Amino acid sequence: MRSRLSTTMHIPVLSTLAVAWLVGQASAIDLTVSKTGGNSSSSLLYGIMFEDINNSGDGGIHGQVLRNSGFQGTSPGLTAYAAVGNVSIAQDNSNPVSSAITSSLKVTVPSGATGFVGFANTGYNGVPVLATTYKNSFYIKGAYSGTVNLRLVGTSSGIVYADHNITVKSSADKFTSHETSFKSTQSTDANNEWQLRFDASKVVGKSLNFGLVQLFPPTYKSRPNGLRNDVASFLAEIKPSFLRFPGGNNLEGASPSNRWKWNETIGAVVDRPGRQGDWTYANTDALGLDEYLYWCEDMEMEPVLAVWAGLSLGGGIVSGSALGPYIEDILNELEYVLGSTATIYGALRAKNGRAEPWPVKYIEVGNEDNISGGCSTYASRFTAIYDAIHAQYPELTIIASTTSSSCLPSTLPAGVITDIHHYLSPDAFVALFDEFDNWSRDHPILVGEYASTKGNDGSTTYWSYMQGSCAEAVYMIGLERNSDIIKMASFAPLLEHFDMAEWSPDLFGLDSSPDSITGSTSFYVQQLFSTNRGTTILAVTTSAQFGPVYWVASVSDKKVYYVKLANYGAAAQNVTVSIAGASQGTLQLLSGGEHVSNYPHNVSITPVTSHVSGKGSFAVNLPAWAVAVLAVS
Ligand SMILES: *[C@@H]1O[C@H](CO)[C@@H](O)[C@H](O)[C@H]1NC(C)=O
Ligand SMILES: *[C@@H]1O[C@H](CO)[C@@H](O)[C@H](O)[C@H]1NC(C)=O
Ligand SMILES: *[C@@H]1O[C@H](CO)[C@@H](O)[C@H](O)[C@H]1NC(C)=O
Ligand SMILES: *[C@@H]1O[C@H](CO)[C@@H](O)[C@H](O)[C@H]1NC(C)=O
Ligand SMILES: *[C@@H]1O[C@H](CO)[C@@H](O)[C@H](O)[C@H]1NC(C)=O
Ligand SMILES: *[C@@H]1O[C@H](CO)[C@@H](O)[C@H](O)[C@H]1NC(C)=O
Ligand SMILES: *[C@@H]1O[C@H](CO)[C@@H](O)[C@H](O)[C@H]1NC(C)=O
Ligand SMILES: *[C@@H]1O[C@H](CO)[C@@H](O)[C@H](O)[C@H]1NC(C)=O
Ligand SMILES: CC(=O)N[C@H]1CO[C@H](CO)[C@@H](O)[C@@H]1O
Repeated sequence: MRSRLSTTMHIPVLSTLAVAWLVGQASAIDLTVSKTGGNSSSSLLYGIMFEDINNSGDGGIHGQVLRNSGFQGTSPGLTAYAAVGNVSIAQDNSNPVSSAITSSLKVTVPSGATGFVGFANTGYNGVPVLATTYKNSFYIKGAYSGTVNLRLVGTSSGIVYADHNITVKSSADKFTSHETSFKSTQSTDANNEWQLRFDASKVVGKSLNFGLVQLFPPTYKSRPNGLRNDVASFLAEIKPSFLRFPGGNNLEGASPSNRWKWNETIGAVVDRPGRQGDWTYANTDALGLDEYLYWCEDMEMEPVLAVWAGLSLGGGIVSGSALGPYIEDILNELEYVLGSTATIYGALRAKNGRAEPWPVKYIEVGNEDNISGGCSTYASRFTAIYDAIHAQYPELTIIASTTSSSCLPSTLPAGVITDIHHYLSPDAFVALFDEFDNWSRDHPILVGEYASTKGNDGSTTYWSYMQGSCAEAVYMIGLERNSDIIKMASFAPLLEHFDMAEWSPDLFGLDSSPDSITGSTSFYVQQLFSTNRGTTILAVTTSAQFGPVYWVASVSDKKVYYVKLANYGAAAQNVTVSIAGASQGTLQLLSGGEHVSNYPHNVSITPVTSHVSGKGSFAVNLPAWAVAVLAVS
């Protein structure tokens, strides 16, 4: 995605008028679902797109909850750190933890100090303190032999939620790492910190250095350095089919040297330097290439791996022969992902804990190369990268990062998927309902990013609301009707840390308070569509016109019929759906006021499921601004 201000869109006026006119018409809509024929539907249709934006990775889905652990990025300072007791703390780059983690935290104890002193880390606007077991690790340098006390404490309240001692014997010459785990009780809010304290009397007039502090609540599928279990489990409810990663703009870098470098996101976290991401903050890259692929494996998603293709956001475009080394780097990356352990990079992958190659089949070449000055060189950059990959891995499916034909080679190789992105108002999405009806069938499509990001009046949307989510559903019905060419579609962005976001709306979010994980109204649209998928899209006969009600029908291999409906209008609508022979099933309904949103700790719009029965015919009463799925057999 591009920054909001640079986005210019044509919003057809026609659709607003058409919808307004149709809203006044309240006649029953009869839909008859054909039981024969139809086009097969893409099995990958609904997936997710992820990049580190809005602290969606660090501070979001990644399990590590302390911030600034490695003093990464351009200006880490003492962000998130505080002294505990009468000590002074400082970033110390003369005591690097490793060649990648180039600073540590120096804690100096004045003479005369007594008791337990140390430092705190306040996480990403607080540390999530849950009733669970945490894993905790840190590096220490400096002579110390005695108790290290680890706590989770309310920053203002002083309430101690976890209190755990370990015995440490550390050295003055080198960093040693220590790992432990402890149980915590739950805080009621986000205003918490993690503390590390030690016996001041043993360090008076001296200092100790600490590095790479890490704190993990339980991780998804118990992976080491994994995703937060609560966050990933919430997301898994969507049952996404693919993961497009690692960007997005965050792939691109402000300059070529600052791009996302796959080889600096692998191996032990202490060997990952991190980088200044493209969304104003430092990325630790603890969520790295292998972690993305474990995420895919654990959530049963097809990986869609984007590779850097010469475009960076600061205007540095690398093309022609200068692109050569970067193409080499892509091939190295693919060898790391796909190569046998007999290859150099395949062996490195095995050394990093994964002997078996990753099952990657889709590679996207760049991101949004029709903008940011990329268009004029993309055809040649794409071709060079395509040729290099295809020669070695002919079985891979390659994705071009744009559908704009003026930026693509005049003849795109067969099988290449093209990627289109839309950030639009509700009416503009509805106007694109038939976007793909007339589209050439020559190349499949990935709708790699889309979301309703502004109101029909042009106002910025912070929290998705029912009208926009309903418009997305209308667009998705259009995608599903065209899923002979629409192979994959993903809403974006996926996730935000609510109080640390630079882009909204996001599909779901959280802050550091318990039970803050919140699905937007659009989250539930994605869930409804993704968890109710047919394998064949069926024709529907009716005398009704599309708008304000939209529909698509499908059938699964198990002969469950799905009819997805959206009512993009302020009046209720009655729909009768006829499916010969079907007698019962469920109706899942999501609806709410036009401008109503879900908020943290205040979720009012979620799908409601009811049982339905009928003799080949089902009456569906659609409230205003509704999205529904009838699933019957
Ligand atoms: C903290 O230590 C400094 C330096 O030794 C001393 O001057 C000061 O009084 C101490 N403050 C407290 C609150 O103990
Ligand atoms: C940790 O050790 C300190 C110092 O010995 C002691 O005062 C404290 O009670 C211990 N805390 C726990 C939870 O064992
Ligand atoms: C990663 O690869 C790039 C070349 O693309 C190289 O410049 C860099 O030094 C490598 N980083 C590490 C840690 O090996
Ligand atoms: C780039 O492609 C997007 C769709 O992915 C489109 O909305 C936008 O208008 C295009 N921009 C240019 C300058 O071609
Ligand atoms: C697609 O074709 C139909 C029928 O010719 C036309 O009404 C419609 O406007 C076209 N849609 C787009 C997005 O071009
Ligand atoms: C199947 O695809 C063709 C070609 O795009 C289209 O004309 C037809 O309407 C589709 N049928 C269904 C049931 O979606
Ligand atoms: C929809 O049907 C219900 C009966 O099921 C009826 O009460 C209502 O008036 C109808 N609404 C519209 C908009 O036709
Ligand atoms: C919860 O959200 C609803 C609908 O968005 C709103 O009307 C209500 O005021 C909110 N309640 C609180 C306690 O914020
Ligand atoms: C607009 C906004 O809130 N941006 C914030 C995004 O997050 C970083 C830190 O992660 C903040 O520095 C930005 O201010």
